[in-house]
Amino acid sequence: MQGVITKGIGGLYFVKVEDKVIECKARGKFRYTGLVPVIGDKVEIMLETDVSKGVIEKIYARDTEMIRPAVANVTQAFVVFSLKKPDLNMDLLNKFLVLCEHYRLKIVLCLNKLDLVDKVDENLVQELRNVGCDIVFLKAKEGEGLSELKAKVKDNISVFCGPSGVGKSTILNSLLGREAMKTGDISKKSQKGKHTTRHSELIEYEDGFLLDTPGFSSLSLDFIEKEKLQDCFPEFEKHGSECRFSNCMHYKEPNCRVKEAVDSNEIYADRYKFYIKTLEEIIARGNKK
Ligand SMILES: Nc1nc2c(ncn2[C@@H]2O[C@H](COP(=O)(O)OP(=O)(O)OP(=O)(O)O)[C@@H](O)[C@H]2O)c(=O)[nH]1
Ligand SMILES: [Mg+2]
Ligand SMILES: [Zn+2]
Repeated sequence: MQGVITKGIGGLYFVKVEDKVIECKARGKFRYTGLVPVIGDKVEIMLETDVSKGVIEKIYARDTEMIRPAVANVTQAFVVFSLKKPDLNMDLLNKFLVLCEHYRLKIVLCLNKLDLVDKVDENLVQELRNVGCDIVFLKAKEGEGLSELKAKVKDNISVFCGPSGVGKSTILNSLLGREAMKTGDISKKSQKGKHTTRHSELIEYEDGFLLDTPGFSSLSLDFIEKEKLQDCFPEFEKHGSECRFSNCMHYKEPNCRVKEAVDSNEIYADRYKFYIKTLEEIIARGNKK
């Protein structure tokens, strides 16, 4: 029988097969191959005599594989940031966008807590649209923007990611119409979230799956290969193919079309600065080895 792992707790895996959830152990052989089943894995299971229990026999090849949290076959990222409380942190937002591009996910940028600002910075929205971002504005507590998100769920495994306290679990609960995940206030003193969500689990919804994740406030991108980093900046693509050197990293090379596009404001200078900062971090890490 084929199913999808929706949850894993201490060596037990919950596998959704049609409309049933079956509690499974993994075959011992996986331990020797170093292949550990993760949420999102498509698996082949065999039932035991007690048919509510089974054993995972096979893990199908993964289309994508995320590490934090460990989850396979994600197709879409709902990157959630709040406009206030906590304030929008562009550096961190760019990191999340690059990370999701690296995993080749469809990205929907969810800007939440619209109720806390008088108006949205139009320059910022332009910059994000220039990157090619699909943007949804939300007031999760009041239910605004939810139908737009709902329409994007079908046939996807969508992961909610972003910093702590921005409202990921609130959005998920509002979509589901029930308190599937606990939510928590942000700290008055630091204006940061309190890391309320601690575990991840696939939840079936509208012919797709949703996955809440714990928020994190820092993110390192230095595992990305320096030559591949530029592929995570979609707005570079059409210019990059016209650089003088075909392997141009848009760094110190002459006749670089990407740098020219920055000078003529076709590419936002902030994004290019972020690219260079990240590239230099990756190069520095390489030198340490
Ligand atoms: N004003 C306002 N507050 C919101 C909105 N959405 C969520 N909140 C509040 O923001 C706080 C944090 O919400 P959570 O949903 O727990 O945030 P989270 O992103 O899941 O945080 P972690 O689980 O820690 O990563 C809670 O107090 C929510 O009630 C909104 O649209 N407007
Ligand atoms: Mg949460
Ligand atoms: Zn170049």
